[in-house]
Amino acid sequence: PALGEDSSFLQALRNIANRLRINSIKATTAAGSGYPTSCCSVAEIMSVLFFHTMKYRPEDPRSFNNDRFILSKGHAAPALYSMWVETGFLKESDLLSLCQVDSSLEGHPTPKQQFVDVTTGSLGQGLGVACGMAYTGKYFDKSSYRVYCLLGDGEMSEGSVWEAMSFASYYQLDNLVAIMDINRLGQSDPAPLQHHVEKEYIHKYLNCSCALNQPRHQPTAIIAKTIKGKGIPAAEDKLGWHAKALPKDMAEMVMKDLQSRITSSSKHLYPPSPIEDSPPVSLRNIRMPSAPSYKPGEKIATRKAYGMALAKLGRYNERVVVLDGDTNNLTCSEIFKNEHPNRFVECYIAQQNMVTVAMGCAARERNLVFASTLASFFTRAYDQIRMAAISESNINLCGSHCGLSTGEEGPSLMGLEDMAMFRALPRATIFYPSDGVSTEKAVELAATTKGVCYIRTSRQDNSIIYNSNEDFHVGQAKVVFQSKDDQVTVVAAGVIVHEALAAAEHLKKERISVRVIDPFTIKPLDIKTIIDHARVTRGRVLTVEDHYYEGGLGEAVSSAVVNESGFNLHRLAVSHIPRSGKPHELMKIYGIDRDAIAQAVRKMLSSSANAK
Ligand SMILES: Cc1ncc(C[n+]2csc(CCOP(=O)(O)OP(=O)(O)O)c2C)c(N)n1
Ligand SMILES: *[C@@H]1O[C@H](CO)[C@@H](O)[C@H](O)[C@H]1NC(C)=O
Ligand SMILES: *[C@@H]1O[C@H](CO)[C@@H](O)[C@H](O)[C@H]1NC(C)=O
Ligand SMILES: *[C@@H]1O[C@H](CO)[C@@H](O)[C@H](O)[C@H]1NC(C)=O
Repeated sequence: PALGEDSSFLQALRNIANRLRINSIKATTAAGSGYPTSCCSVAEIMSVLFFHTMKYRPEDPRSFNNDRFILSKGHAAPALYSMWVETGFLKESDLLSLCQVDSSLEGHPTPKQQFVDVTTGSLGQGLGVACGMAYTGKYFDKSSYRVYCLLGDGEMSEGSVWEAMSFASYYQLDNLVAIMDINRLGQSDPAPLQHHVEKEYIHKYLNCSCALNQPRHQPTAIIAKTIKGKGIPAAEDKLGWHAKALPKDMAEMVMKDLQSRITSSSKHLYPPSPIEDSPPVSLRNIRMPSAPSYKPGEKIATRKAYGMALAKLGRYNERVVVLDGDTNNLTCSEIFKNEHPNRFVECYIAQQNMVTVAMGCAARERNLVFASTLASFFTRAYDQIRMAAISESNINLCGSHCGLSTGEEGPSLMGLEDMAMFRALPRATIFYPSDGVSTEKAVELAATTKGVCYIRTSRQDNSIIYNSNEDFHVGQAKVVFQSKDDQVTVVAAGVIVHEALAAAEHLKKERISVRVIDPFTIKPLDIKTIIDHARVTRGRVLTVEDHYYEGGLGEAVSSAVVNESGFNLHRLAVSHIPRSGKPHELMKIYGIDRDAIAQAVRKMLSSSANAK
């Protein structure tokens, strides 16, 4: 029914809103933690969304035909849990376990709950995820489901929210509804615009229609003026109540008052059923149809091999989707774009939004997503990447132009921190391929590896060193150069493998033989292979990397051999903020080229000779 025509229906919605308040207060008071006033301002919005507007199957919250709901203001989690009590999916008694160490109801929503697609709580990220879901619904699934996102007004100060708004309007995501809970207050202070948001929001950024049921081709934004703490008389519209569970006696009083507003004879509401028009999708068993076609000695940059691999994977898998942020002719994702334009999403220069859109596209296993930009620019989206890891989101990110080998552009565009960033994330996988063959294998393996995968690619051409039938696995290193009396094990990845090989050839003329290991994945690191070979070279290991010292390959190796005795580990990495120049000049200046490697090997051997 249209709202307002059926008074018993309206009363039933009001009852749900007040029960949401009661349950949110009950849960947060029991936990001694949480944000009851932030829940109270969204009570009516959520009861209307969940029992009037959204179409979904309450017994199957993750059905791909359901409308989606993202609680961007994740700290109102108890309000969300209370709604799923109303639908019957959770038991009311579950709420009393909120935030307990053995409960699946955490302080902020997580995908441990089937009705949560991505973790929220770091504010400003939900709308970008919703954009990825809405883009998928409109352009890939071509289905009826709609996407609803609830935001706080304090959260609206995040630039990432406005990145998402621009994306939604540019792509005419008319299946997306953003509801802004304008409750005037943030945490320590009022939100900057308080209740006076229309002028600013509408004229500056938005061009949306504001009624739910009129035809349009634009996303919808609903500016809902609400009262923070509504229903808790002492806290209504007051500063100083954010993030405060009510004391027990106060909670009792408030709940009693709220209970008295609930009519007993009201009808039971059921959400409308979804339209079952989404296609089934399988992302299992995705693989390349054939081996790489590169020949040893041919030259190709790993960034280009990445683009070629994506295009090839996309030829055989309809659900491979590629995102980029106005760098597709740098990351080489344009090779995919040219071949599969309908599955390429231009996210423009908004990397934070790109990462959340990727998460939205990947949600409910609808797409196999790859997103690329320069390695350096992923640093600005680290919070989003961190939240993707917490969400156990299956997204693949590719950072090109890593390290000094970026050359002339100078340090602004050199990714020299990216390995540290991704290594710090639990369960992330880092591929750092060294040629075209291993890059194609990295793309194929990333496609089937769960969680956040990162592929680190480089700008300039390098020789193919692997045979096309070489088998690659996550966590399996390759020994690319060895002889029976090797004296030092050199561990190097990416472009530096080629420097290490050149150093090895050079040292051979001096009758010094070294072994070269290409780890292929930096995380997980094949420490067994490294240790086994290092033992053969009497514990002498040299790591070399096109990355800062902190958090890169050298630290990964040194922390892995911490318990080994008799190891002599040396590290070469970038220790200064670099400058512009030709890649080979920079690698020489900062001490990670073939000469530096040869010199370090000689030094290791002479100091161990002296020690004898
Ligand atoms: C990125 C980020 N910064 C800060 C916080 C801490 N924090 C949690 S809630 C909140 C205030 C949110 O205000 P608003 O979005 O208006 O939501 P309300 O609680 O008023 O509904 C803050 C600052 C956070 N969770 N995420
Ligand atoms: C807003 O929408 C109107 C009507 O569709 C259109 O004429 C106008 O150009 C739009 N403005 C912006 C800033 O997009
Ligand atoms: C990328 O595109 C720009 C503009 O078309 C062009 O000038 C530039 O040479 C291209 N870069 C590469 C690496 O192809
Ligand atoms: C080192 O030894 C400790 C104690 O046995 C063990 O807990 C730890 O996992 C080991 N670390 C590595 C990297 O092998």
